[in-house]
Amino acid sequence: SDLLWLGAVPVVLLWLGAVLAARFPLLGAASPQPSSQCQRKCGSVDIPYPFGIVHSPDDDDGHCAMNGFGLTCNDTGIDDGGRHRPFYDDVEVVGVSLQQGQARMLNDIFYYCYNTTTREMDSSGSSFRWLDFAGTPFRFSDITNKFTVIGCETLAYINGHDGRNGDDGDYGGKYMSGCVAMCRGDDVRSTLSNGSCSGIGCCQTAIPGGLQYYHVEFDSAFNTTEIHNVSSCSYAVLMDSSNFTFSTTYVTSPAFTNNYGGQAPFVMDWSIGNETCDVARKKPGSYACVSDNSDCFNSLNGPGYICNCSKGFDGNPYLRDPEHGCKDIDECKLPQLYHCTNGGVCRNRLGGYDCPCKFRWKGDAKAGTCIDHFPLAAKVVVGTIVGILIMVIITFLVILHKEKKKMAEFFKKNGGPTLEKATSIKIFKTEDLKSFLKKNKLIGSGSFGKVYKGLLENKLVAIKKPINGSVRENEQFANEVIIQSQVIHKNIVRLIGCCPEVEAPLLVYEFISQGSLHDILHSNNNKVLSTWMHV
Ligand SMILES: *[C@@H]1O[C@H](CO)[C@@H](O)[C@H](O)[C@H]1NC(C)=O
Ligand SMILES: *[C@@H]1O[C@H](CO)[C@@H](O)[C@H](O)[C@H]1NC(C)=O
Ligand SMILES: *[C@@H]1O[C@H](CO)[C@@H](O)[C@H](O)[C@H]1NC(C)=O
Ligand SMILES: *[C@@H]1O[C@H](CO)[C@@H](O)[C@H](O)[C@H]1NC(C)=O
Ligand SMILES: *[C@@H]1O[C@H](CO)[C@@H](O)[C@H](O)[C@H]1NC(C)=O
Ligand SMILES: *[C@@H]1O[C@H](CO)[C@@H](O)[C@H](O)[C@H]1NC(C)=O
Ligand SMILES: *[C@@H]1O[C@H](CO)[C@@H](O)[C@H](O)[C@H]1NC(C)=O
Ligand SMILES: CC(=O)N[C@H]1CO[C@H](CO)[C@@H](O)[C@@H]1O
Repeated sequence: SDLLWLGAVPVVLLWLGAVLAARFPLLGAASPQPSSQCQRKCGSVDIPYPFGIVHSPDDDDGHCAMNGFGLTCNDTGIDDGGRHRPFYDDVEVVGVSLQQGQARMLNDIFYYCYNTTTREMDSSGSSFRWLDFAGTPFRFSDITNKFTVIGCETLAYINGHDGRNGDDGDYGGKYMSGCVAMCRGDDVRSTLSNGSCSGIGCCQTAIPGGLQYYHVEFDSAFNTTEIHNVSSCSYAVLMDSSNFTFSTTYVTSPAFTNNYGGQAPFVMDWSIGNETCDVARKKPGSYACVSDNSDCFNSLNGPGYICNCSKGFDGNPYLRDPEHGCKDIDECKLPQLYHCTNGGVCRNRLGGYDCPCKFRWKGDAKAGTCIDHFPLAAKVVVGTIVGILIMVIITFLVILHKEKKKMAEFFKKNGGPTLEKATSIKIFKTEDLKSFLKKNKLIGSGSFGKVYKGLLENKLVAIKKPINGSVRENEQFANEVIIQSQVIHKNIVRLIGCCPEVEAPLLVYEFISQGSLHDILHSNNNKVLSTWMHV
């Protein structure tokens, strides 16, 4: 038995291994996942992983935020109503989009203003005229952002680099561009128009992709000294152009900075790592798209990749299933987004939904073209036919019922109950005899009624159908019939049975093949008649 125990040890170990592997499938090999204790909201802003709240920007210990995605959640003070707002270093974050791989942040608006007191040009302090994301996973979105300059005698430069030459102090970078905004004519205001940013009082220029750093410079040769009575300030900022509409008041008043609270929104594209999806996928220890129903996309703005839930799924692709991660969307519960007209039948399935047209309807229910294939006229016709059929069936049933009732009445009237007790006579049902009461089975007729030929239980029989009313009623009839059936004589046609269910009861006799009485009486050479002589 000791040997038996020893044999069990590896089995138990194998089983333990299997259980552990099932519980922790990627134990030790997976990219770390955030703790469920992590704060996921700061003020009104959601902070989904890979972003997370950390105590200081350098505290990216991976528990709540992925490396490089730590935000601080700062109390912005009594003046702000004690609200909390998330910051990336000292840049305020107003929103994070996992699906687009973007973050929305706020950026100081740089100004260049004539000071009537000092009679000189003032500008934003030199240290506030740049924004530096070198060494982070963030890049200025070249699709959404535009370098925007406002002024009536203004030339502003933008300088930038992609972060790779940030350390050598060469802030001039590889990229440099500028924008000129002018107002010509005697009255500067006459040339301006709302909504138009095309050089007159306003100028916008696109930026190249991959930028992680930029700084702004105003050319001092273009200044508002001469026109300060009308327009004293110039502004320059890299901002989300979809959020910007030029107003003429921006050049003549502080309306621009007031409108945006001194900070314009801009969009950062972010990405994971500095490798493509194909390379990253081969390193399960660091690959970030851990949800089963997620896809990887190479960043369109610089190196790295982002993860997205597969089509028909929603959630966080950077978190592991099944508690978190990408979940199937129940499209049928969101009819506003996933159309299925009331001509269709919505059915959710993993990664999508089906919406076939209702039974016998044709078309595309998702496109709303489901129509009743069965026209109204056809419906009316079918309805009418069905209605008539039902009426016919009901009528038939009523008649059948009446017939049955009548049969029962006749049965009683014709002494059926008495006949039933007699053993010498058979009671037939109308159905048993009905098939014989036809013209081609008629073998004789007279004042008493008609006689038909029939076959019952393999015996030839003669069925007598008296004329209605010619038969005596009830008990007397029954007794006569019983007596008649008991008489057994070779010269008396034997009565086998009767059918009392009809008004004039049918009588069933043995079949005699010698012809009718008339035939017998009027033929000379007759056996039947000669036998009579001996009676
Ligand atoms: C936010 O708070 C942290 C400490 O709590 C501080 O180091 C940091 O400078 C603050 N950031 C901003 C933008 O106020
Ligand atoms: C991610 O998926 C959403 C919804 O399917 C889609 O709107 C979005 O464009 C996708 N993002 C990328 C980068 O493909
Ligand atoms: C002009 O400059 C003076 C002195 O530097 C300063 O006190 C004042 O606030 C400035 N005015 C404006 C409108 O910036
Ligand atoms: C532009 O719109 C502002 C209000 O938004 C208005 O005060 C101003 O007069 C408008 N300018 C022109 C030229 O219509
Ligand atoms: C403003 O521009 C004029 C001419 O362009 C120049 O002479 C003057 O020095 C400039 N003023 C400042 C403060 O730079
Ligand atoms: C600006 O306005 C003041 C008075 O309002 C006037 O004395 C001055 O000449 C004006 N300057 C210019 C450059 O128009
Ligand atoms: C990519 O990132 C890793 C670590 O994050 C770094 O060691 C490596 O030098 C980077 N490669 C490039 C080409 O930037
Ligand atoms: C000034 C302005 O237009 N701000 C808008 C920028 O866009 C966000 C969201 O898209 C709006 O909430 C702001 O009102």
